[in-house]
Amino acid sequence: MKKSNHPKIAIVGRPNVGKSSLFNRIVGSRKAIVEAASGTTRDRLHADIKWKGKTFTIVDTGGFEHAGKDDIARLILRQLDTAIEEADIIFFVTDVTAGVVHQDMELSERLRKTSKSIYLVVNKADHESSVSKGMEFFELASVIPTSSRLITAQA
Ligand SMILES: Nc1nc2c(ncn2[C@@H]2O[C@H](COP(=O)(O)OP(=O)(O)O)[C@@H](O)[C@H]2O)c(=O)[nH]1
Ligand SMILES: [Mg+2]
Repeated sequence: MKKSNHPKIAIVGRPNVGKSSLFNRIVGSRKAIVEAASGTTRDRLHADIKWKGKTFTIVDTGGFEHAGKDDIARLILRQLDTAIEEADIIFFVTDVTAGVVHQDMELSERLRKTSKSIYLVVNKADHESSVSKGMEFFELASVIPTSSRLITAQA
């Protein structure tokens, strides 16, 4: 990744939770490839964004989704290590429709070991009913409910 002095935000999470959708929504263009099937994020994408007069570099991680099944766990960990190392802020994305799954727990354990700022994003919260379902994510951390679909629809 290109070196810059801007604070870096890494979007991490297991495949298919909506990382690329969120990235696109935040960046304001369809830079990242979003597919219903997991495994379509080609590379780590990054873009500079402005928020409240400050510039941030935001990174959509997901390159590991290319890996064969056996390699996934190992590559997720490696990618996460790199993302954690390079980032100042981490958006840990999960999927409210799936609930808390094993891979989320693993990522959260790993993220707990860092002192970086971490925001738990509970995505696909398209409906009011998602709020109660999202409660189970409080076992991981405080929750930020989002819907990249809804935000997109409102734009
Ligand atoms: N219902 C719903 N679907 C979403 C939302 N965000 C993403 N998706 C869908 O989830 C699937 C995976 O999204 P993607 O951004 O490629 O996930 P990634 O693998 O984490 O990068 C796609 O079919 C998206 O359209 C959301 O907020 N609500
Ligand atoms: Mg992706």
